[in-house]
Amino acid sequence: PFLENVVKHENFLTGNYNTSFIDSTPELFEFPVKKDRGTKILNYIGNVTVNGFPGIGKQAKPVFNTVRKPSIDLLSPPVSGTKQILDERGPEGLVQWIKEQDDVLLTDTTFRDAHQSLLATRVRTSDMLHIASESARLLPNLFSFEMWGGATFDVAYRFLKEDPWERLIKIREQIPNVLLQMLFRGANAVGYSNYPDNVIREFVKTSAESGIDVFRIFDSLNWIKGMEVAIDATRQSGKVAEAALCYTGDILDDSRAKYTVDYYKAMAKELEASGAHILALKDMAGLLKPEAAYRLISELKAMVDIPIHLHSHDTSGNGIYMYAKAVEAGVDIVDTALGSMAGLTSQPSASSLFYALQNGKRQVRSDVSSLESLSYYWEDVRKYYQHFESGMNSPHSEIYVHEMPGGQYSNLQQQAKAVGLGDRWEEVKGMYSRVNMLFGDVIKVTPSSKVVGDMALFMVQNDLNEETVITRGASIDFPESVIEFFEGYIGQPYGGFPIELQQVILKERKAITVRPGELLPDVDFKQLLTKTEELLAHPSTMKDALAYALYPKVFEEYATMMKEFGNISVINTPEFLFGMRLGQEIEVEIEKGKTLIIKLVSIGEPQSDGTRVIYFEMNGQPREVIIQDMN
Ligand code: 3PY
Ligand code: ZN
Repeated sequence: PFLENVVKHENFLTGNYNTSFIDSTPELFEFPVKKDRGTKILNYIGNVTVNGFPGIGKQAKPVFNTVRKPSIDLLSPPVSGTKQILDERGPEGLVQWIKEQDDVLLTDTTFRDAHQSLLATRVRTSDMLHIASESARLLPNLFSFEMWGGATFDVAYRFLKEDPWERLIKIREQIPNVLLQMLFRGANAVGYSNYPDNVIREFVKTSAESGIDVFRIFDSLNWIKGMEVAIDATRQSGKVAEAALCYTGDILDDSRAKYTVDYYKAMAKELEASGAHILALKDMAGLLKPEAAYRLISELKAMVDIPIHLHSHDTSGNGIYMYAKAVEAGVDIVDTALGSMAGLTSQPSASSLFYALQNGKRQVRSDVSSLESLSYYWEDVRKYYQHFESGMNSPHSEIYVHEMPGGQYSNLQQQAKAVGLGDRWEEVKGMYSRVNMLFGDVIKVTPSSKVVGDMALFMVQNDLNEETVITRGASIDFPESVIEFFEGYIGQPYGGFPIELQQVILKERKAITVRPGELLPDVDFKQLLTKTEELLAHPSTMKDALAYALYPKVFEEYATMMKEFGNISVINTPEFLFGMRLGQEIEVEIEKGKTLIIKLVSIGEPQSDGTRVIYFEMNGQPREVIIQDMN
């Protein structure tokens, strides 16, 4: 646009210019907003206003209060923290520093697991960016912010139609002082199946370059072979490899003899030997009971030399008590969320833990009033996403029976609704634990938990039980995820597959026993880049290519949406999810310093072809868009 401005400028055309031409003609720097950007945004808002948002449907737009934000000085830089320790001393220096701390350190999961577990992962980047600078300044003592990975990558493209890489890069800019952490599913990266080794390596490298410091790496079956490539890639990037033991069952229950203290200790030792800088104990469903936590952490501390980072979910209501026991046993770091985004299927609350440990031997270092002031913000923002709440309003000790990961609960419930099983949710939960036993008591965490969930939905839907699955199995087409699991494509479960069931499910397909990555050919990134450029109709990057490698169909749909509606991540969440009310006026900042003022004037009657004309005013000018009414 700059050159275009120059060559069209009157002084340029008449030759009436000198060397200060550019300096003396500021109008050269006024680039017109690309004509269709505004229209695309109006199209999006018109569409949501008329048709509603997927998963919410057409609803009267709720009235939201102004969001409360801590008012602090954002001009002076945040106090330096763990990020500077890593950058100055490297991963080994950071580990040494962690070991020297007497207090318990915290990871704040509000940007990732908390909303994955409470709100079906739907929190948008814009709501994070509105509070990121304040978070950096108010919580400089955190160990890390968990803000990426897990389901957030997929959901960003699939449902929020925004680029998760942009979330990472922008949060990194605003939080320069505290480590950023992601959840990485080993050979499954941030997806649901195994990917070729070069995809895993490139994903870790690109994430590290984009701002991730700590990679929590797990395998959904605790199969260490599935974690090795990611651990190595993390070390190669100079970042922190936090390798996880996924916890299931109950080490103190003699009737659940499969996963014992010795099982976890042996695995911990192996992970330490494989190059882990930190050991994570990942209690993804919140099954670790207080006494078990004390015993397990004590024994693991005696077994390994690296720090231990405990992750849990507060579904049972026992989270704080359990963390207190883990702290007593010497755990180095625990995962918590800000109060208003904590509890239930999310992490235990940081401020509750603060008070639980106050005046004890090992305390929480963060300032409690900072925790509270950030919590107000999230209390208000959470209301935007009310339609994605799971409906669980009180502690749920039944988790010890069904063992469903916190991050899965609200998602599986949405899935159950989508296939018409919303009112048979109790049955689905019961079936979930029966399927676990049918599969031989497996570790359940993404993607193995999704396989168990898919099978549970399938069995309830088709009125199947443990016997009929076998007796009628020959004529049943099982869900694809279940077949792939029994083929060995997400790894090998501890103790092997139940043979009879495996044969029934696989029919003539053959199972593998090696690491799937050894069989999968490398991806040709050059080819993917050509594809993503074509899809996006603009130059593309390795980040796009990686997204396409993981989720080709989802990325294609995202690219189509981008072409139709442009960058809709700039729309504030109330309008993004609910559209506009008649007569309402809003501002949309499409880029820094460029704001559209949009007013919804009226909605026309439906035409014979099902379309409606939506009348807006944009920056004072009348504008209309035509929307297909899907109702
Ligand atoms: C994920 O893999 O998304 C999880 O949160 C597992 O606990
Ligand atoms: Zn979790």
